[in-house]
Amino acid sequence: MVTALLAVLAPLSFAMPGPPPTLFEDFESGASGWTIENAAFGSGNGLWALTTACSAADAGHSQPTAMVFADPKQNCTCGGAARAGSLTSPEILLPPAAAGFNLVLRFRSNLQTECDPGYDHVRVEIIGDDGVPILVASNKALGGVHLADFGYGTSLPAPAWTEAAVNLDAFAGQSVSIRFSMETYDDFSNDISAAIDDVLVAQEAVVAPPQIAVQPVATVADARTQVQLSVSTEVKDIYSYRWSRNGERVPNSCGFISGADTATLSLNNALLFLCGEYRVEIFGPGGSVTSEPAVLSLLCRADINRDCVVNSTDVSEFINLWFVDQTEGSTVTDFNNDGVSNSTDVSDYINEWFARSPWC
Ligand SMILES: [Ca+2]
Ligand SMILES: [Ca+2]
Ligand SMILES: [Ca+2]
Ligand SMILES: [Ca+2]
Repeated sequence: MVTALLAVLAPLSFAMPGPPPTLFEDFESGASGWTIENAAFGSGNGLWALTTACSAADAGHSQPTAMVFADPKQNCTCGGAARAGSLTSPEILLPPAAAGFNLVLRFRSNLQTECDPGYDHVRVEIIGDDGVPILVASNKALGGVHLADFGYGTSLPAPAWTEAAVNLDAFAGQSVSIRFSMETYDDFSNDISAAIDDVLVAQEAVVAPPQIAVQPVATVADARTQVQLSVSTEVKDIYSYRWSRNGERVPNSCGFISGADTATLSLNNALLFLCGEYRVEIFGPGGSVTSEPAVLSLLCRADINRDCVVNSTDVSEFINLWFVDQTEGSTVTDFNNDGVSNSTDVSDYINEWFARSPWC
């Protein structure tokens, strides 16, 4: 078994110069001490199960077995029902904080959930001494380390097992369990699955938080085009990325927004409401770092006052400017670029306004 354990650990490249792990589970010998609650959240029809089918059959984790939330008998989907369930580790006593070490949770996941950010949530929570679950990782925009999710939608890479690393220093010295949960909320678009494997909690020699080499840059672009914001780091471990706009986390959204959990955020049809101040937070086992802000300005001819919405204020602004043009012979409101400002520009502007209101 020791040989098997080492064989499993080696390809996963979990560096462990510190003491032996507090928890390691590859699910190859069952799930001793783990609790599956497929009645969690009251649905009574969760799907967590040990299996060698579905995404467990894909490379990139300790094979052949993984915990998968999907029904192998329904083509590895969640079928047409609202479903919820959780998977909880045995209680483990975390070592106290020790100089020179970080306490790190690592696991592998393969998430292929609905692209709508409001549904199909995967949460990873730590339940500590006080019994209150603390969210430490999630898909979508719920909080904690942002888990890669290969749900359907355009511009997404092919589904894959990926590793996540979560700093657990805040829980040092506590008796904790780790809860993975999946919730679909509804019976719609449930052609989805979630899988977990290779759960490891260990003290690891301290590594520095991620360091940003190139900050995201202020960008001016036309509305309704593709806009990308990027950050670059000197990658020294598993990092996860979390983009925010004006302080609100940006979720991936059905190909309209993608890469919100990567170094490059893509706004694939940048409507006006997406302008604002962007930052990216990068998480690693040694901590996190937040980028400098980058302001995204989106240009739209109907948005006269450049406040990122096309509304009646723009009409009155245009009319005010138009009257000034008529009085002074200026051409600020020469909307059709024919060299004069006249009534044609007003009708052209109004037509454009109706076509573009409110988000261009
Ligand atoms: Ca496994
Ligand atoms: Ca769904
Ligand atoms: Ca406006
Ligand atoms: Ca004109």
